[in-house]
Amino acid sequence: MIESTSSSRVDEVLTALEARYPDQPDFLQAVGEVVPSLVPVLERHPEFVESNILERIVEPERVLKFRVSWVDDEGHVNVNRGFRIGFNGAIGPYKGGLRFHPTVTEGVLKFLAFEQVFKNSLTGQPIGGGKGGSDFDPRGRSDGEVMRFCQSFMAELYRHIGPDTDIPAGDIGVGGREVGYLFGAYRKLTNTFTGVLTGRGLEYGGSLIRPEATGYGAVYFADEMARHGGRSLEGATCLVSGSGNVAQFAAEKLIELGARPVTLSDSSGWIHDPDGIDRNKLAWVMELKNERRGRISEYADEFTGASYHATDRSASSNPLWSVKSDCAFPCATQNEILGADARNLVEGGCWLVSEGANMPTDPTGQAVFREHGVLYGPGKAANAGGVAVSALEMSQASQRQFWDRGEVDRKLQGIMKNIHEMSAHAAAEYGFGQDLLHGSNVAGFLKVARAMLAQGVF
Ligand code: NDP
Ligand code: 2IT
Repeated sequence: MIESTSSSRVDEVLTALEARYPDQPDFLQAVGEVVPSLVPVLERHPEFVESNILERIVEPERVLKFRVSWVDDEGHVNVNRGFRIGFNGAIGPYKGGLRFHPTVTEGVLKFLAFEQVFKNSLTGQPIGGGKGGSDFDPRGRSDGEVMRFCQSFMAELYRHIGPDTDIPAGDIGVGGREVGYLFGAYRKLTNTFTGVLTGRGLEYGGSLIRPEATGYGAVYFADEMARHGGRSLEGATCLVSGSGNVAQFAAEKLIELGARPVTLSDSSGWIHDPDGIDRNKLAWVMELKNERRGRISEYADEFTGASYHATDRSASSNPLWSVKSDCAFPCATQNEILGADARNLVEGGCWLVSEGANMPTDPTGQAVFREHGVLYGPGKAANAGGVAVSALEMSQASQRQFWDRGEVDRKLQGIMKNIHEMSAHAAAEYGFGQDLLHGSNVAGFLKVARAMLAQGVF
């Protein structure tokens, strides 16, 4: 009886959201992935139901939208849309990245900010969930254009953020270069030098291991899943998608642990190197992507034995996921593994998936992994290493301290292990067996819900 009440409550919340935000499918997908996990939680905690925690947690606390005008190298005035969403600040100041990509909309950022709430809670650090960005496309833009865009973006954003209010960082299209320009603008506009952005350069308050943290963390999480499943990453053939920040450092850590990454991709296509991407080849990729800002297709021209395949965006599956493998690390973007891709992974022998990207597997793909017993680390758990080290960067900045590489890396490993343990424990405790998707949803939710309850109705 109580169970059916909780489950109908969850259905009501989802139906109302669908009616309110029909034009935000990614956001609805992200909420739809979380709320079914909460049915047994609401059963056990009627106090959450009484104070409408579920109805409140799916609405952002604030959504800021602004115009970003900037002048390109030809002297033309361009206009983009800028956003910053503070989704939930119950356990700490809003924390989350900025995405610069032409596909950015309010709905995409709401999905990312919603995920961030649960992810940040899982890290055990005192950080709430936020996200922001713009539909600006940095690809093909000069450093000067990117700088002018960042300065204009910050000319509005600086009013709304701060080291105790909201601390942005990088995401797709926002790396060290962009964080540098954004930080410089904030410093000039506010006449302060504070830890208002993370992912800063080491010369101006950044933390060692922050660039590596998301990719390394996704591999540490995979290692943890493998060990608990009685398996090992050593010698494993691994599919990695993307070739940006997360993909590069996931590949680096895989090589270090004796695994063999054999693929990388970008939005145009993917490469397959059956001999394995070794340290030297990866160093070449880092120079290609981070310095020359080239395309991954060049890999196949450089290394014999490797092949390049253009991506057909209209196809219902991506052949990258058909390559025979042991493990998969989707590190590019949302919904890159659909049902057919998941089936191809399983058929190709894949027994573990650890998500470096946010929401890369759609619900049909997740169901395939569940059905076939694939060890599955959902993004909000597996990629939490990046924001966790961002929180460590905030701690160091506020204490005017600088920890060495080993110390930050050890803390990162400890945090990833802890997230795995908490998620596994919550799954077992709330009747979800060993399912880490449900477990991470529950564990992330509980801390935020308790904090919201304690702070009264806002
Ligand atoms: P980067 O901008 O460094 O790299 C993104 C990579 O993904 C590029 O190779 C890019 O190719 C590819 N990509 C982007 N959009 C698409 C698309 N629509 N289809 C196919 N490929 C695409 O970003 P990050 O590596 O930082 O981010 C990758 C993922 O990891 C994202 O989902 C992000 O939200 C998530 N993440 C990032 C964290 C971080 O600390 N940076 C932390 C946690 C999660 P191209 O060059 O062609 O655009
Ligand atoms: O999705 C993410 O967790 C990030 N892009 C990193 C956020 C952060 O504040 O470091």
